[in-house]
Amino acid sequence: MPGAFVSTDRIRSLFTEAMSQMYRTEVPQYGTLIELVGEVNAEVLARDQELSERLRRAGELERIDVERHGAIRLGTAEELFTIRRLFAVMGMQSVGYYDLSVAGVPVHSTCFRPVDEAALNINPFRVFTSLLRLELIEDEELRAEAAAILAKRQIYTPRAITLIEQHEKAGGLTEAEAMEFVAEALETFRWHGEATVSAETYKRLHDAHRLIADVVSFKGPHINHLTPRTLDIDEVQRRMPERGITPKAVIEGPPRRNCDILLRQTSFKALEEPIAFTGAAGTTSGTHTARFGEIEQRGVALTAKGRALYDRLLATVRSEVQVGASGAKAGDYDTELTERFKALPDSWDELRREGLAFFHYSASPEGIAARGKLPSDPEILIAKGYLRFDPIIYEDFLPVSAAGIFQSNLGTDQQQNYAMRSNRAAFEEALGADVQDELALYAERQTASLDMAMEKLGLSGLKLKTVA
Ligand code: OOG
Ligand code: NI
Repeated sequence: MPGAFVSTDRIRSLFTEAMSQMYRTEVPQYGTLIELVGEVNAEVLARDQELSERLRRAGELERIDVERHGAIRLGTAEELFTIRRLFAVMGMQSVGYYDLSVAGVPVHSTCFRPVDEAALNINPFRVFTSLLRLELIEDEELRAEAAAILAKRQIYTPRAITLIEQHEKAGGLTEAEAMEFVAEALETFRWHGEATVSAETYKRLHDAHRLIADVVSFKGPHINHLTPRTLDIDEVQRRMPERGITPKAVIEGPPRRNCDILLRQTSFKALEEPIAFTGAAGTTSGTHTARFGEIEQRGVALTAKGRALYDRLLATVRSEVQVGASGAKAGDYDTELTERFKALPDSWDELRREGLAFFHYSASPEGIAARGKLPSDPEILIAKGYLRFDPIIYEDFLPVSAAGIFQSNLGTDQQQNYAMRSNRAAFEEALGADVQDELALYAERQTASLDMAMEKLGLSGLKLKTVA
């Protein structure tokens, strides 16, 4: 009886809450960061009426407090295949393919997240999910050893697997099953202070790449950060030291602007945590760094045209100013970034008219009242306030930023260039599905909103030049 099933949105919300609780006890600085972000967000909403009104119209106001993204790194194709099925229970699908090997990190990744607007507004929980590319390890013996270690582990509890199968078979889970599923699924993301390998094996894996040691040496893919969304990242970054947290030198992504675009992120360094390694003569103790803290600020999703401009501008800044591991030249970088990005229009209307960003269209109450007497030129409808447009928030990640986050936590010196490049086909084969195209998803939402708005205005079928 389908009526007895709980929604995937509810399961996702329960899971996010459980994950947040777990991470708060595991990493105390996470709790501090959540408090700081909550404080700054409340101040921003109190002082910026326009922003709070816009968020309210977009249905985003309620989600801000629960909005989080996490990240995990998986070791095998089977693990990725099953994580897709696990996330499906919570209404999350694979969107986007990110090749991090170009940045010297031997993984490729996707984002699991909800895709429709209603689900996003209830809880947009996302997980940046990476798959280790063992084929990028040069040393054949070490590669075989790592594969053998990974083949022995089972990162899902038997009960979690049974409940995933139950969801697939029956088409949903009951409330009791959902509660159980959340507790069982959480086990996969838990931190383990005991390694599955000896200190000596860990060291060899670590010497090949720190990330390889992180993925291969443990029982499961511990969640390595859980990021809240802030409405003013510069302010949170400024206040972090007051709470005893040291952020990385520069904020990744675009500069501060009037109209936020894409995603800005900053993180604090990974913790050095005690680890017990296995060994013939009992356990030996050592340390491992994996878990860190991060915050982010989200802005409008860019179209292919807008994104190409963003990528080009960012690339020029990065080639001109290289920020050192210790943060040298961070000031120059910020100045250059602000300067260069003047080439990207900073008003919602210009971004819209030039087809650089995606917007959600709606009929205003005045427009609906004037139905039947409205002009049929969409630009006039907009100018007169009959047709409204609000930014569609970017729900995904940025590979250059992600590489910066990975590197700041791996120690910035570890830059390797891998000869073998992008392999989306192999990723999708392991996943057991195609990754969805994020641009197509934003475009669909934009078109659907415009169609609906025009229908409400009694102008069905009327198009805008910049909306396909
Ligand atoms: C993932 C890093 C990427 C982001 O926000 O871009 C990421 C990882 O370190 O596993 O989370
Ligand atoms: Ni992140």
